[in-house]
Amino acid sequence: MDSFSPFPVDLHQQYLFKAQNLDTKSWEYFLTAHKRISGAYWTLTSIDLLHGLEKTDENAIVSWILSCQHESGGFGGNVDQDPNLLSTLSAVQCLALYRRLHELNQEKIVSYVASLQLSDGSFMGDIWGEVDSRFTYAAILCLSILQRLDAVRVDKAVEFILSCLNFDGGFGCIPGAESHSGQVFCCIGTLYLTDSLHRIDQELTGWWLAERQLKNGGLNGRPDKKADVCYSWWVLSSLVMLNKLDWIDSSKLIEFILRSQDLENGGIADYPGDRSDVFHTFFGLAGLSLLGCPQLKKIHPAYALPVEIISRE
Ligand code: GRG
Ligand code: ZN
Repeated sequence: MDSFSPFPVDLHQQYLFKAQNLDTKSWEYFLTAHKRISGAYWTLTSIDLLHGLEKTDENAIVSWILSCQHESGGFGGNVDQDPNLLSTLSAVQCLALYRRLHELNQEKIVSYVASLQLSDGSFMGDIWGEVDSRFTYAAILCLSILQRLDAVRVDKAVEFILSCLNFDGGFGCIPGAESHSGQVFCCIGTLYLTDSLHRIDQELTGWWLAERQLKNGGLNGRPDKKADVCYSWWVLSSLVMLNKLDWIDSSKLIEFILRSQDLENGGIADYPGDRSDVFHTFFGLAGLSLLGCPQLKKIHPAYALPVEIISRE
């Protein structure tokens, strides 16, 4: 039996609530201002996995998010920030968490997302034109949540993702780019959401993912790199989507994540002994959730939201 206890649910909640109220005069607050909506998504999802969402200031958060939407339909990372696809996805995910999707101007979001698809099926991250498999995942997930995949060329999006597949079974950010677990997650996620996983050699990709586990139990992002708790999300969720969770040693990974917790101040770091941050707290909690931690809500590997939100119908 894998052991998760004692698991300090209250301590991690306290850490996240403190992080959410970041000192507005701090340097850190200033540096992350353009990504505030994504920060809200990582923090609120973590709090929800810990069964604490009802303690958040729901109305204030929702009206702030709604105020970040632009005329184009896209959301900026904060009020007065330019719109982009990743912030738009985070805004939609936050509203989904609160079960308030109906308050969004959905038609405008859908047309914003569709406007970023290029003729080869890829997506730009914003009007400035950068293309990356991350943006395909963000577009496809956003439209899946809104149940509007009909608004884009899904067949072409899938062809673009397949063109990012490498000989080793991994995926890169664009065709020919090195395989990296973050990108594998985005590509497997897109194929999962579009019922296209049968288009790849799932055994080969499964092997590439399983080889990410190191002796210390943690997972790395690509060969010859250090283990990091964030790959307990990027790699593990991909394995779950491929139905190959048993291809790694779960008990050793659980131990690695638990050793990366700060048992005094809460939160989870990128590796044991380092300082906690909100992102690695999310990745650690999400990984533990996929591994069956009973104190946490179950997270969906492709939607990156609690499963109870996805199966709402
Ligand atoms: C809703 C879950 C969700 C995601 C939204 C932002 C996004 C879409 C996807 C990002 C996918 C990605 C590329 C993740 C990897 C991020 C990461 C840890 C990059 C680090 O790269 P290096 O080279 O680290 O600094 P390594 O570990 O390879 O040395
Ligand atoms: Zn990391």
